[in-house]
Amino acid sequence: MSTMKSTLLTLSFLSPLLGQTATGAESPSENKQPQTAQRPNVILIYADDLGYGDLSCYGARGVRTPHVDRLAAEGIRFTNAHAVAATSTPSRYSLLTGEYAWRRTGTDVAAGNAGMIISPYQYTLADVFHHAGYTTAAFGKWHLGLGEESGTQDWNAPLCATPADLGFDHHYIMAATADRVPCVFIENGRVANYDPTAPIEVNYQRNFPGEPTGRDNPELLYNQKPSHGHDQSIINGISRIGYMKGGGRALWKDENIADSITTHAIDFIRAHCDEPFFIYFATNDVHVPRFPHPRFRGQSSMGLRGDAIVQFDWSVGQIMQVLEELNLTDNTLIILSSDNGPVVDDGYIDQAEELLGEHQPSGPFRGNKYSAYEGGTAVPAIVRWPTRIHAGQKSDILMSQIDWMASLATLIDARLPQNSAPDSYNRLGNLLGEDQTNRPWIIEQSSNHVLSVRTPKWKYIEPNDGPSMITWGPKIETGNNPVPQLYDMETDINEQESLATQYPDTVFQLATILRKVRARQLKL
Ligand code: NG6
Ligand code: CA
Repeated sequence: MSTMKSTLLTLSFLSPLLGQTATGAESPSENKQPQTAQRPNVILIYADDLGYGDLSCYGARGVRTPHVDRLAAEGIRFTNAHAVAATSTPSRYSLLTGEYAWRRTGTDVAAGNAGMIISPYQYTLADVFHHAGYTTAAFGKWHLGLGEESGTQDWNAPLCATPADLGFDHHYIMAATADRVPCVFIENGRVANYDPTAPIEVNYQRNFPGEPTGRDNPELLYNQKPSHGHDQSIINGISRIGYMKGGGRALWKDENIADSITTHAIDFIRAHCDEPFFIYFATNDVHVPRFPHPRFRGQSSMGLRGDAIVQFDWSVGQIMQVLEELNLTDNTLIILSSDNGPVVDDGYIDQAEELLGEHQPSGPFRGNKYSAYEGGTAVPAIVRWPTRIHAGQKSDILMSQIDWMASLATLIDARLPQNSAPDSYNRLGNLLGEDQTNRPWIIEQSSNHVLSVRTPKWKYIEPNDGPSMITWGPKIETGNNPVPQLYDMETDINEQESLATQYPDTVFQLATILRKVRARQLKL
């Protein structure tokens, strides 16, 4: 049993004496309470593929992010925070369940018709808030599957498994990614703006007779062309992964995605400003295809990828503005982070690589999205909560998103059911800047399941026979090596010189941590 859970058990036993509510025991309706200093609203702003170096407060060149910079200036900017994995689905799975994705099969990058990956029986971050009386919502990128396991969803009817089964009272989401069909939003279990004259069919194996594809009809790609893959169904002049037919007026326009999800989130905040709310605000920016609204074009010197960062910053600014207008700024805890490290060419010809200039998407780190090197999981992380967090802090504490579920549960005094969030520990003090004790180690997952152990000083990458570069086109280092790698992160943050042969005892210790975590034999 984790420290957090045992502590909570003790506290909940005492809570009647302390006059506190043991949350989880009552039904949500009985438990509705106003937001207070103890129960802030929580907004998790989760960017997609946004790198450590992609924000101006983290040293970005060629793009300005004034809204995010202000958020950081008013709270804590973390310099050693990590997504759980170097791709989307496993990072999101881990964040929302508090369980390492590598413990479960079927948690790799999901197709657009994948069945729901988190089981309705699992306790999620949204459940934590829901059972504590919060109103909960998910907006934007989902990428954790929907509907039934076989992947043969009927998109013309209500879906049988949705975020509503995982503690979200409301959702307005993209099933997977913008580069995967179906290119429609799902609102509370059904296709938003559904067009009965254009029934939707989706298939990831075969095209539908007579439907154009990027491969056969490149002349129809009037908005963006692929560099790798992405040559199947064409929606909005951009070819995607997977085949899709129909959709009609429900089909999204890529240039409006940020507007759609931001507007839906703002409407939700307005509608629920009198009760505590939890929002998972998962942007499509800055994932491919990068196709920001025309008003953001040319706002950076880096072309579409930089402009998508500007658009992301705009979304953040919109959320901050509505909180201010409703007088909710002080008691809303905002956490901003990203699902994995950055990538430049991720399969579309958008000049992201050519226009980089001096900008370093992964900041000082080696590797990108997909990698076992730090660039795969080192991400920006900013926390603002004016009521409790002093402005203007920078924290070098070692942090993993795996702990956010237990930490946020502790924040709102919520009790987690036994065996839920098994890998998540309460590190609330780190998150709020009140405790500067480092987590002794964190675990990182690369796209081919190579695991690394990071401590405040060391980085150990377990040996793996896989290729040293990604095999499908873009020039990305995987971090794979048939021998163990050990880097001194204090003197060699760019992971250039492995010291594994010089420090065999350290390699052994870190490999032992990994072996024991894998076997569930090591607790914090
Ligand atoms: C890859 C896609 C990439 C992106 C990634 C998932 C190709 C060539 N590449 O397979 O474009 O979609 O999957 O990204 O198809 S993630 O951020 O959602 O994990
Ligand atoms: Ca991602």
